[in-house]
Amino acid sequence: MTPATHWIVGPGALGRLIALRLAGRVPVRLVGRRPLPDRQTLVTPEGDARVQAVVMARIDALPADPPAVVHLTTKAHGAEAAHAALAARLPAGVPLVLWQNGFACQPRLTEHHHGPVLCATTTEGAHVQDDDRVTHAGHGDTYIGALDGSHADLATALAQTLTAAGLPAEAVADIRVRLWRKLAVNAAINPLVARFAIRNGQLRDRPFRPMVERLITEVAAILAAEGVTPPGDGGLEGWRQLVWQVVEATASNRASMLQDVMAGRLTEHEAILVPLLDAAARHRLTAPCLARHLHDLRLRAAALAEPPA
Ligand code: KPL
Repeated sequence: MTPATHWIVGPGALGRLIALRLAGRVPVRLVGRRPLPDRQTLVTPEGDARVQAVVMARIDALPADPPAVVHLTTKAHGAEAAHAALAARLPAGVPLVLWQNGFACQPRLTEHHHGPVLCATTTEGAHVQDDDRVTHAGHGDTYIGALDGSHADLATALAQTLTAAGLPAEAVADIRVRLWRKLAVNAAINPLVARFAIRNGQLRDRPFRPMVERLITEVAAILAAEGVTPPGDGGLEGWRQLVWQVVEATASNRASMLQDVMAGRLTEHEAILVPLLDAAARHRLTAPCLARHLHDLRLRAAALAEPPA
């Protein structure tokens, strides 16, 4: 294994997509809590099934060779624990790329990691089919950059590596705005589809449409107060356009939060809703719909954590 290895920590759908796309071009090690088959199949959006050898490592049995870069691809709520498990094994200066949704672990890990930290946001669609099979369901866009706009050369080099591997990526100076935009979309769509167990496109219909509109209004007011530049035409209309475009483009999808609920997993409600509600509190705004969703999702999370009677 050469020192230029990319470690991909978190072998869910996104982590395996990145690992399988990068493998063969750069040395890759896929790091997780349990062993996975070292031959993995990637089904491409065009329907080809490509078998790829991937070097696996358990997070509690990492190799001595330091990586060139660590991509953290866990769910948002697992990122800080995964980083803590790795940190002692990483020499200072190893770059970290955070691929999480929301805006929770990004500022905290940017402060705590001993090296450059980049954040990435992507609309690539992937889902796990089996322990040895992942489907790249649809192409998307990936943006990468540091929260303060620094490390531009590193972001450019990583974007080039990802693009060459079939994941088109762009280095950007405004990743903070892009993370908030994705969070805004996730906040307007995910709690509702998870609660009502519907596909994204059903949000266009009654009774859901007005519920989405109320969420967008709350999110737009908070992000205006927070100084996050709205997309498109700007203001509330810009946020409405963005959310409804995504609903349209992903109409037949089950959003990640609904998939988590269906699989009995913890959802990413803390990373998506808490940053918004914290910002609302800072600006003395109320956001009753967002607050109600957070309350309900926390009740569900508490019930998941309880041992069965
Ligand atoms: O990112 C998403 C998700 O499933 O989490 C979309 C499709 C945009 C819905 O919010």
